[in-house]
Amino acid sequence: MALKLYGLPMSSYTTRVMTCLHEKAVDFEFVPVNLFTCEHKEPPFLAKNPFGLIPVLEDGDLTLFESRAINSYVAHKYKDSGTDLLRLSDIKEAAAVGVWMEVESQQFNPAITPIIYEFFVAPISGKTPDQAIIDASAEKLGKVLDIYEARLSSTKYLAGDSYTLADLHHLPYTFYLMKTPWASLIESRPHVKAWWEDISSRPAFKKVAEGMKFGEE
Ligand code: GS8
Repeated sequence: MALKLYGLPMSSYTTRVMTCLHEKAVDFEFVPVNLFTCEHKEPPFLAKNPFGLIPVLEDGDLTLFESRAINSYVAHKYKDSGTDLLRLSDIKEAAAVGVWMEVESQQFNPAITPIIYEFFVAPISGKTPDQAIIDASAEKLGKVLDIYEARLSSTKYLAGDSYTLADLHHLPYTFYLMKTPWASLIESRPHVKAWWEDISSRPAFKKVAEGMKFGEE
């Protein structure tokens, strides 16, 4: 039975999982969830994710939520097909994948999320973007990216010389950042810029990026 992914093609967290499934060449059924009618807050969806958030992945009788955890499951289950996203054959490299996945979740994501929210989501919700929040987040993100710049001057990808889940997890939010004036945070750092151009041009992500349009879902 094919995997079922519940989500939306413009949602960053959904596209993170779609990109991983494409890298692994895994077939899946996509089930759109209507956030505008709050389908995700109704009992049938809450039975899949009690937090009422997309995405959710179903694999037979297994139901998972949290995009990063879903991707770890997919990468382990299909470790022998498609791109090797975990580097399990080298314990040190695999550990570095774990480190940089945590960095994305604990450092990068908290800094970038408010910029994306204020720039894209606030106006759709009828709110005025809060420039003070954007400025503080841009400063925080710049400091995180200084560390990435240093790291990527000695390795091609975050965990070493191979593209892994650690890089993949950065794609959706960075894709949206590049459509804002704060793209300069990436463009002004040569190693980060080269890394971004490399990872965002992978076919698995390009396929997903076509559906990443705010306000058109
Ligand atoms: C976040 C899921 C989330 O916020 C993950 O899966 O990684 N840590 C979780 N999903 C958002 C859509 S993301 O673009 C969501 O479901 N929002 C609906 C809401 O807040 O009601």
